[in-house]
Amino acid sequence: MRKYLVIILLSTLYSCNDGDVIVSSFDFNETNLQFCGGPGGYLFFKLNQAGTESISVRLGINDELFLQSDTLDVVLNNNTHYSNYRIYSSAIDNDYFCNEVPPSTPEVSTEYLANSGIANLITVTTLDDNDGIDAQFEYNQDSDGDGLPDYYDFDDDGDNVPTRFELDNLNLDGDNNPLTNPKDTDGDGIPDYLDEDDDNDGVLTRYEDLDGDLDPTNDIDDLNIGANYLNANVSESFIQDVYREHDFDFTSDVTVRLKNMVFINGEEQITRETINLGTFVNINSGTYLITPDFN
Ligand SMILES: [Ca+2]
Ligand SMILES: [Ca+2]
Ligand SMILES: [Ca+2]
Ligand SMILES: [Ca+2]
Repeated sequence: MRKYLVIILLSTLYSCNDGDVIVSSFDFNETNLQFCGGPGGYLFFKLNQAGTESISVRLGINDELFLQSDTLDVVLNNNTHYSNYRIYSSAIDNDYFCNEVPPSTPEVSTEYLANSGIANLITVTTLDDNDGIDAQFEYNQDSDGDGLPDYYDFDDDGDNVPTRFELDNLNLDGDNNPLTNPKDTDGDGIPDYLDEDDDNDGVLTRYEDLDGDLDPTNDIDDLNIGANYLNANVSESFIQDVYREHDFDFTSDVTVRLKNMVFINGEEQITRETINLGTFVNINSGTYLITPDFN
């Protein structure tokens, strides 16, 4: 196959356009994957180092992608999902592809269209609850059993008091790290963020919610001591077997490969088993809202 390719490339090595000599390389290893678009048209592209060649793939997918870790193979049909390899009369920049109306110059001097192939997208999504505890310390556990692992559960003990309010958030130990010496109001050895009865008065923190708004922090009988869930002298119980709404952030990176590619330009053909286009970091990010079911 390599021999065949060399012959093809030689045939495109010199072509004339307004007197310019166009040199093609089909080498996209040294540059970064670029992206623009969104639902309806996801466009990935790469320029060669000189900016005189591009390889691009456009996927006419209407769904929002890159919301969660996933692998997607899209069969290129040269219609809604297509890929091409282009050689330009002079260098283009990354803006060239993201314009609503493609610029008329530089001109495309040669274009190969993929008449078959697969775009393989591997999405890796990171979730974080921003609860003050480094995610690496929260993996592989679901302390409250609500179905959300601790690393993206912003209320790890399910007491409806977010974890970030149950650490050393007053910085009592002076080290500016809320995780070290986390609050343990009742001194039972279980830090508040994992203790569902923080004052050890026999009433679950979740139940010390007088007004039933799923926020025990604003139910305060004695201002000198604080909220009832931290006051062992107040033990009124209001059954609340409901979780409050949780939020967590997601950030996705995608790695794009083209597989089994056959690019055609008239009689000429370029075939490649795999073209690694690279990784586009933070292609999608946002916040999920979810209210876990109470079991
Ligand atoms: Ca959980
Ligand atoms: Ca957590
Ligand atoms: Ca707690
Ligand atoms: Ca109490």
